[in-house]
Amino acid sequence: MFLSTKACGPRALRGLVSLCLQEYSQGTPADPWSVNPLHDLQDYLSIPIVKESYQVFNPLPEELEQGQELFKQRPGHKISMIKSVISLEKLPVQNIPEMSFVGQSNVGKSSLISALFNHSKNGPQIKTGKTPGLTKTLLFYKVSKHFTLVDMPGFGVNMPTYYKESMHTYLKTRNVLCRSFLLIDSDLGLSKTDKEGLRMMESLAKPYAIVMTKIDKPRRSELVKNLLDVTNYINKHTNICFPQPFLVSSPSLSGIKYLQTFIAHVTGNIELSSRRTEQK
Ligand SMILES: Nc1nc2c(ncn2[C@@H]2O[C@H](COP(=O)(O)OP(=O)(O)O)[C@@H](O)[C@H]2O)c(=O)[nH]1
Ligand SMILES: [Mg+2]
Repeated sequence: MFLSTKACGPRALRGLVSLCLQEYSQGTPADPWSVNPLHDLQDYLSIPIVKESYQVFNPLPEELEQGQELFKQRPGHKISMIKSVISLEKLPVQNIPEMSFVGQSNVGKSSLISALFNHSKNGPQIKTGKTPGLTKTLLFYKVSKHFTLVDMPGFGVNMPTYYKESMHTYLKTRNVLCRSFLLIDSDLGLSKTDKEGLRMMESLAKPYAIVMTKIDKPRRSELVKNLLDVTNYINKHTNICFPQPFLVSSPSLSGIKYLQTFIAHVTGNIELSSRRTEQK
């Protein structure tokens, strides 16, 4: 139920027992995670979640503070929704890095962007909803002159061809797009649609990373299982995907500061004091 068959050594079993006891005795604590929730889950496994040959993104505390600062609106540092685009001819013309958020409807794209801007007083109002397919347009959120986050239409099996083609064209041809995030619901686990999304991202041959959303929802054992399904899939079927998934919860903000800092770093807004990221 809990772990891949590779992870059944004594240490993994000890981890498993402590995991069961924790779930039994404590339920789900309010905010149980450290800066990078992936670290906490590693304690339960004897195999590394991210292969040891990859250096993971590992910013210092002061770099995390710098990363978070960029997402706070203040005088001279405006954060706003600049454009809602249906037709690709209407894309904003600008020369700053863009980061796109891709994933099936309801996976938590808009909630994640809202969480990233959680410190922005009078910042952008971001629509989230229970009705799948709420976002039919590409929504551009600009962070001063530094970068833009793009909330993409919900990706899915029933997605009209027009939207699918537009999304594909945007992701393939947008010169300023420096990274995409493919979101996967950590409660539901890797779905057929997620795999389709991964195939699309691989075919685009542009850098992307996985974000597992809603980590506040599943039991930790289920989360570990769903995470391992994703990392096994990445290892077997992808070449371009950043090998380290990001884990987040939008309501509790777990993992958010860490993702803010990653975005700040890959958009060229903060230098890390030493080289501590590795691209696959
Ligand atoms: N518990 C929990 N719910 C979430 C999280 N992220 C999003 N949701 C909920 O999932 C639903 C869909 O979220 P939304 O951001 O609109 O998804 P989108 O269609 O991908 O933009 C909403 O009801 C959100 O409140 C999360 O991290 N934790
Ligand atoms: Mg949305």
